[in-house]
Amino acid sequence: MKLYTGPVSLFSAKVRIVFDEKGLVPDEHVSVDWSLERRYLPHHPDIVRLNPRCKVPVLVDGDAVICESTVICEYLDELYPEPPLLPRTPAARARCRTLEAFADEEFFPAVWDQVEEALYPAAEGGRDVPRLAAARARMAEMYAELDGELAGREFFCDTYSIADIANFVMITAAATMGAPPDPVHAHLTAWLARTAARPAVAREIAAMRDYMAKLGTPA
Ligand SMILES: N[C@@H](CCC(=O)N[C@@H](CS)C(=O)NCC(=O)O)C(=O)O
Repeated sequence: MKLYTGPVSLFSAKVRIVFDEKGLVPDEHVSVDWSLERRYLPHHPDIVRLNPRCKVPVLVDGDAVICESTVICEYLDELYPEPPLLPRTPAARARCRTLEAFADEEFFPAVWDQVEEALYPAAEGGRDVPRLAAARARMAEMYAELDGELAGREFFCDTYSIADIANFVMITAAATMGAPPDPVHAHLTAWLARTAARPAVAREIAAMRDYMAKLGTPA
């Protein structure tokens, strides 16, 4: 398998954690270029060829070219079922997928607003302060919702799953950029510590922090 990821890409982080949790190492791992100034441009030529969206992560397995982090994670879970990262029953799988989609489609846009307004160099007109404030207000609401989902649970589903991985990478990015969950959300706070203690998660977070530290930016 050949895996393409971005060094600080949150969707790539999801996939790298899944590889690690399953004890898998890609035969080849390409970390595409990224910088604060140029972002992913110019795109890696293989990514241009393999993914019409020009985005990472991309997994190549023989003739199969798999784009989209969610699809890559499910592909890996089907090929290498142990340890399972999706629950077994249809209802539990539905809950897992819904919570993963929440991370990717609801939480990520607020993180992205924060990335553009607090991490990347300011656009020509300067920082859009209301955009950043609105993103953080949305995050506060989403933290309350996630805290409710975790009430009486160790993880989002019956056992640790892709729903935990997806939400963890988004929340950690938000926290790193100045918007951590309020400790009043005790279920969420305890879950964050529990998930951060997993070796595969800890290794990924350490690698991203090291990378950002070398760039001289907060991580
Ligand atoms: N829905 C996609 C999103 C992937 C994505 O947005 N990748 C970003 C990095 S986090 C990217 O490659 N961006 C390149 C660009 O926009 O130029 C997934 O889950 O894989």
